[in-house]
Amino acid sequence: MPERLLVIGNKNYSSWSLRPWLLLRQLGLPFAEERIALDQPDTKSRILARSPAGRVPVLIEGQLSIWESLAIVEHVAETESAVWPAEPAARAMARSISAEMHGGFAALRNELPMNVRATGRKVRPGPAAKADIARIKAIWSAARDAHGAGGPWLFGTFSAADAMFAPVASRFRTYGIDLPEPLASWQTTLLECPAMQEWTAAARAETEVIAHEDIG
Ligand SMILES: N[C@@H](CCC(=O)N[C@@H](CS)C(=O)NCC(=O)O)C(=O)O
Repeated sequence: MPERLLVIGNKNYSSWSLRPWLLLRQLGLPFAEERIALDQPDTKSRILARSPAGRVPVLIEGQLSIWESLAIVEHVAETESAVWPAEPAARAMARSISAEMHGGFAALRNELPMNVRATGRKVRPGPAAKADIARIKAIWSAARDAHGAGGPWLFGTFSAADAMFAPVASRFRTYGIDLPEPLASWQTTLLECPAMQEWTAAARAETEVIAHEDIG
């Protein structure tokens, strides 16, 4: 067993998998990955062999198995100080917005599922998804305005908050949801960083097609 193994779903669809994957890559932490294609006859049994929760992502380190994307982030933060911003107020806000992402925005996630290959797709968000989009823009603006002076990421330097919102940045590009500055520049920084380019290229190379995309 490799020292750190991240079990993920399809890169095209699995927004939850992207979050810890991007965090580990951006921090330069070595890990092996195991991809389990979602929505296949053996998907459930393969995931259950790795995690009793039956969902990906799962991080495996020796005897430890950590599931739930935010728990994985916090586990990595135990040994890596760069996971969260250094300044306490920024760190508190980064944790809060990451938890808000982890627990919320169901309408956005259902109506605008992550599909890296679906560039240019049009949707008409309903009222709940529109409210999610407005709240997310407000969150990003508040982070950039209060703590973004030191660099192009939400809190200046890259943190787990960028990773937690990466799938949303991807969705906004897929579905053509415009962002004002400085959020448009943040979105470009994020989506065009080498790690995201690597993820996107792998997603485009995948061949599985899942009809009910809100799986991820
Ligand atoms: N709250 C979980 C969500 C995980 C989740 O929904 N994973 C999906 C893929 S993105 C999954 O494992 N689906 C497989 C299934 O339901 O069979 C997290 O943050 O990790």
